[in-house]
Amino acid sequence: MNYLPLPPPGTTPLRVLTIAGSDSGGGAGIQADMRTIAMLGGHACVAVTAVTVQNSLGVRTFHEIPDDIVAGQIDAVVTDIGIQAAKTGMMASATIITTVAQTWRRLGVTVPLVVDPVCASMHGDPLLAQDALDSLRAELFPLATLVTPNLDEVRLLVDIDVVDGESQRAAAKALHAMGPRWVLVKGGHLRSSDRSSDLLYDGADFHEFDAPRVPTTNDHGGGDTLAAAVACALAHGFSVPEAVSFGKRWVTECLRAAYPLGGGHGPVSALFRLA
Ligand code: PXL
Repeated sequence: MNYLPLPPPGTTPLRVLTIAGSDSGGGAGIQADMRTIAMLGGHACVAVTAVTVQNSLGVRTFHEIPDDIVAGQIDAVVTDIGIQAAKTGMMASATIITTVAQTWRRLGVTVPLVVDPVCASMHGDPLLAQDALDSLRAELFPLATLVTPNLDEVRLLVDIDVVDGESQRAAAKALHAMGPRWVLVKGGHLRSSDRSSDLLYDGADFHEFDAPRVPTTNDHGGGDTLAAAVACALAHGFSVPEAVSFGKRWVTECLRAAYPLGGGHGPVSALFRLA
């Protein structure tokens, strides 16, 4: 596949900010985002929202970063280094979401923002307080260029069970009404067992993105990796449909390169690009 152009050595790469949680197991969250951003030739800046205590078997607990430190990280990066795109992942709490939204508006940032509405780990461990869903919908979605929920997140956010194309379109419309410019309803293995079909919507047109489903249980960090790759493509000036098409192909390659780790689910891997 064609990757994004790499910066010549010694020149400043495009900067992509990830506002997300740390995964001590190194599979998902900030660690996954940074691998993808680096492998796509970007410079990853980071605003840590929470530190999770986890391994391949699950999330044992997490510690939230204080609001002023979350806001301070974003301010420090934006006012000096400058960014061409950003993404959010695990936000942990309503106050962190409010802080990030306020900081984004206060700084007048206008670059593309990909909001991956992370609610739980693949094991079902909560990564977002239940009372934070309202803040996610009301405060972060209106700032988003694109939101990228999976089917579990769709159920929590708009109470729609996506079981077919019609319900996937209904979910996209309900999510779009909450204010993001674009919505990507990730279908997982919805339509059939061997395809993964995602639906993109901008309030007018539907675009469908189809990829072979990669048969692996090592898919930790897959959603983070997709959103990070889309943010990198947007930083390069791709349109949203082009960026999603690119991100989908990138995460499919990362799924093919996923490896076992520990006794549970291993991570998708952007390291294939080193081969
Ligand atoms: O993949 C979602 C995710 C995002 N961020 C952090 C996580 C996880 C899943 O476990 O731990 C920090």
